[in-house]
Amino acid sequence: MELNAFVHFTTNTFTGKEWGYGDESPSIFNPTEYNADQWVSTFKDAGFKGVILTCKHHDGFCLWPSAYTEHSVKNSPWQNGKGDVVRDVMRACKKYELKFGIYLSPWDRNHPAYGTPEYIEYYRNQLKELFTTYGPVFEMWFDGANGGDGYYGGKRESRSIQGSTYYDWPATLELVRSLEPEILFFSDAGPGVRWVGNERGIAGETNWNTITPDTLYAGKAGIEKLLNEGAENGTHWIPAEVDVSIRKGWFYHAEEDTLVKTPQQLFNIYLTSVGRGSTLLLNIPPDRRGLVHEKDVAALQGFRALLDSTFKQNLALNRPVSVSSCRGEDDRFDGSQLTDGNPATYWATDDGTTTGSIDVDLGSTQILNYLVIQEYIQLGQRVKSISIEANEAGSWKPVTQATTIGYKRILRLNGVETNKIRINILAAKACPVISNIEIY
Ligand code: FUL
Repeated sequence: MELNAFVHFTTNTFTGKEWGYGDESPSIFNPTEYNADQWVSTFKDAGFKGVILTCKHHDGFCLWPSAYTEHSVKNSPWQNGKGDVVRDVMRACKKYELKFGIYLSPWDRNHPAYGTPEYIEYYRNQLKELFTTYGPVFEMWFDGANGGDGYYGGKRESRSIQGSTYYDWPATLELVRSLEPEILFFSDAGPGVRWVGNERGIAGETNWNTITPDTLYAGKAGIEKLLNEGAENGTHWIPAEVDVSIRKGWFYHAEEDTLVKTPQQLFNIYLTSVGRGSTLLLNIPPDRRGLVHEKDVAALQGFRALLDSTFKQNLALNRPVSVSSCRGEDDRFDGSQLTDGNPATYWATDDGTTTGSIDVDLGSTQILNYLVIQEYIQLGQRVKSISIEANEAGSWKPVTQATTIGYKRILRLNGVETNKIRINILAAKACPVISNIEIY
């Protein structure tokens, strides 16, 4: 999917907070020009494929009229208590053909029973309610913030929970899976997709889709680096997802209107997320009117324009390719599969041959800025190290090098002028299987 949008919207939008305490009155939730279609059509135009909505953040306020609490839109003046943001975003996703995802914060600073087994029942009831009322849901997002002070039904105290046991996640995930079998779970350690270890938009320069979940416990030294890079010989397939906000905070604050990331900053984040084999989950928070602010819309349009102009003309498309060897000397695995524009075909070597080189003949000398390379990811992530060279009057000059490829790797070629590019596969865990090469 490559690009998904994240939407943080709740009472925080109206109080200016990032983490509501849980005592916010539902009466303050009152967007004046609310239009979920404007959000989703903006995301669609920017090329996003899915949307994940904060149905409930840490403050506990529910964006749908839940039967299990009074702390929701049903007690807001907005649409006379008949409003439902979850329903509207889901419908807009259907209309614009984006996938719809749910964030339901496990930590709840409003609920009186938070910290007891009763709250777990409440949390599961809400999941059941969401997954039977709305859908289909492609991804479920659980964040790691847990416990601390809060309103907790008027007690205004600090509560801590035992993170590893309190939620009994296996049973909760089973419940959701029974309602939505194809669901992807995001959390620090998956089990579907993992946190990338930072909120700056940067996946590891080395980025393995595999990791060993047992090595990922909170408080472990170096855990962020591990999440960021994955583990070459990890036991589970849990790719990193890169969550980052277009603004300083996750929620809309007018004073951050000057801090919206520029198209160039968003493009750089694209290169360090999608360009390193991960999915980008970019947060775009609606404002107090209930609209994606003009500054954010302009930034997204500029970002799209930069992507379209940068990756406009693939100079490698249908160009001849010569390779060091191919699997079984079989045409089906030869170099032409790399530039045929067909993601279902690939170049591969014989089993046991874990290195190789690929020469792409561009036909004439061109100024080159980017190289896109993709492993045929259905057959796993294999490549550990590559280098790129450019032909200069008959000899090969180094341009750049990288470690992992994964689903997609985008490398800067820094304006090198050449008529031929060579990609060396220097090391791989098994015979390389590469489906695509593009040059811009
Ligand atoms: C974190 C939360 O504490 C932030 O408020 C935000 O929702 C972020 C995406 O996840 O854990």
